Amino acid sequence: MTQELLQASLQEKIADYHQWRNALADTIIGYRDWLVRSDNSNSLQELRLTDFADMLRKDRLILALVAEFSRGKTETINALFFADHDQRLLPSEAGRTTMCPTELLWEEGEEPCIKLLPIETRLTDDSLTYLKTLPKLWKKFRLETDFPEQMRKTLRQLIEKKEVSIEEAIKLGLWSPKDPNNALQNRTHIEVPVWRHAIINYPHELLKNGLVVIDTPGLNVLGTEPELTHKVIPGAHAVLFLTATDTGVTHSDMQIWNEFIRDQAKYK
Ligand SMILES: Nc1nc2c(ncn2[C@@H]2O[C@H](COP(=O)(O)OP(=O)(O)OP(=O)(O)O)[C@@H](O)[C@H]2O)c(=O)[nH]1
Ligand SMILES: [Mg+2]
Repeated sequence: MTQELLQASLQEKIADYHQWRNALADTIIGYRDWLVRSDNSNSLQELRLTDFADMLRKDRLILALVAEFSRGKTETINALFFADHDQRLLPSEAGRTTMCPTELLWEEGEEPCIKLLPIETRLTDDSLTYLKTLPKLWKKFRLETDFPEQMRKTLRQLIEKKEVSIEEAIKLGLWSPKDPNNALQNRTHIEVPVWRHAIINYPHELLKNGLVVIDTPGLNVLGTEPELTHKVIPGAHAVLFLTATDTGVTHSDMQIWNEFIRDQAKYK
């Protein structure tokens, strides 16, 4: 199947699902109004039905891409959402690229933008769900959707790294002496991501119809965000697990499958 056909079919199915949800919400509201008219309703029941219809309209279909680094997660998203721009809008390179979990969605009433949560928010115990309710903490950059080159530059912030002292990295929960991947070799500083989480608000048809796509970084960063493991991945309606043809299924691929998908994801 060509990429265009695949995209068209996905677009059609997501749009159908969106319409089905809205039609069901309309039916529920119709039923609520009928109950009110026929004097068979009470205010608690009315409230429940209104909430249920609201929930259906706002419901999103969440797809998470989970895999070791360099397996093509970001490239898949680039192909699905940004192929029209003839360039890789999300940074995708050989080696470790994506540094923080990235949600791609469309929020009606907000401008196209990228919102970035500083890594320092890890110094508190606040959950990501709570931090999402505090817009002041997020750095927001407008996305110029008519200027792909400008968008590409803005989106490169997703891979920003910085050097911090080992003490600081320990405080951020990004370095543990027990981790065999963390051999220091006499270094006093290590590289950490500048951002902890990113939300991209982008007006693509699939996203407008309620699809949310979550791009995740490879094993090292995945393991540092318990909320990703225990909430985001289990909460996804579908998890896409990628492996590479050149490496085959590696030990770290299996580790991700066992720890983050097999035991966590409901739908894979
Ligand atoms: N030949 C080939 N190269 C691919 C394919 N998918 C991805 N690549 C290349 O592999 C490299 C890594 O791809 P990414 O999409 O950045 O991988 P990722 O899984 O997002 O990796 P991280 O962000 O580091 O977790 C890039 O240079 C891609 O162009 C593929 O299907 N075939
Ligand atoms: Mg990536």
